[in-house]
Amino acid sequence: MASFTLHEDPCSGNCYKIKLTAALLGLPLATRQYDITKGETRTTEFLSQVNANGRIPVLEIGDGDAARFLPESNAACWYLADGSDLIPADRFSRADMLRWMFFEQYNHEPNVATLRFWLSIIGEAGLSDAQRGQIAAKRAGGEAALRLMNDHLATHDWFTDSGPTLADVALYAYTHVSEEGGFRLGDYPAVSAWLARVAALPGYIAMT
Ligand SMILES: N[C@@H](CCC(=O)N[C@@H](CS)C(=O)NCC(=O)O)C(=O)O
Repeated sequence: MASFTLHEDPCSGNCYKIKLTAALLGLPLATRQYDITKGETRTTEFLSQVNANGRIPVLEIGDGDAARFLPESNAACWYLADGSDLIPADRFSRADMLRWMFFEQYNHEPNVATLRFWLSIIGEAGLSDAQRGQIAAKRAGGEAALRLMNDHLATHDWFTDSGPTLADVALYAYTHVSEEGGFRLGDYPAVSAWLARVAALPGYIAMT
């Protein structure tokens, strides 16, 4: 089996998704750390050798001259989980899983994760006027995403009909730390119950 190295910043939920996927599957995963608040993913070396998009996570598959680099958290989760129970065998469920993963990237992460980053990691005093001006819209967008998840989870244990999948991993990563962005999980009881179900999965690791 190829070796896997995750280029990551441990504060990133996008990176945690990949670590959680590997842990649930029992796959060994080495890590190499960067500090995104210091621009360490924007160096000439990183841009030319790891990810021209200047962002982590990046999954490095193999090593030396044969190494290949896969950016984008959900693509990396897919690579690791391909052929496992974390990706449904049923065609509709597989597409439904992707539906929730696209929702995570478009409706959830840009609001829920960004507010956590701004308020808890950078800190409000360090925000630009433009960022401060976007807080209310991001709050409303994040609440809408959490409401939609809560409505779904009120009648389902998992996001697809096939048990726990990558959709649950992807949405768990930033939801379980959403209070760091000022969201109130107590307002979303079905989400809170689902978070506990994910945390009880065999192999689960916390996001330290
Ligand atoms: N859609 C990408 C988002 C990647 C992303 O935004 N990474 C952030 C950390 S979570 C980053 O590297 N920020 C540093 C920067 O933009 O300089 C994914 O899911 O992997």
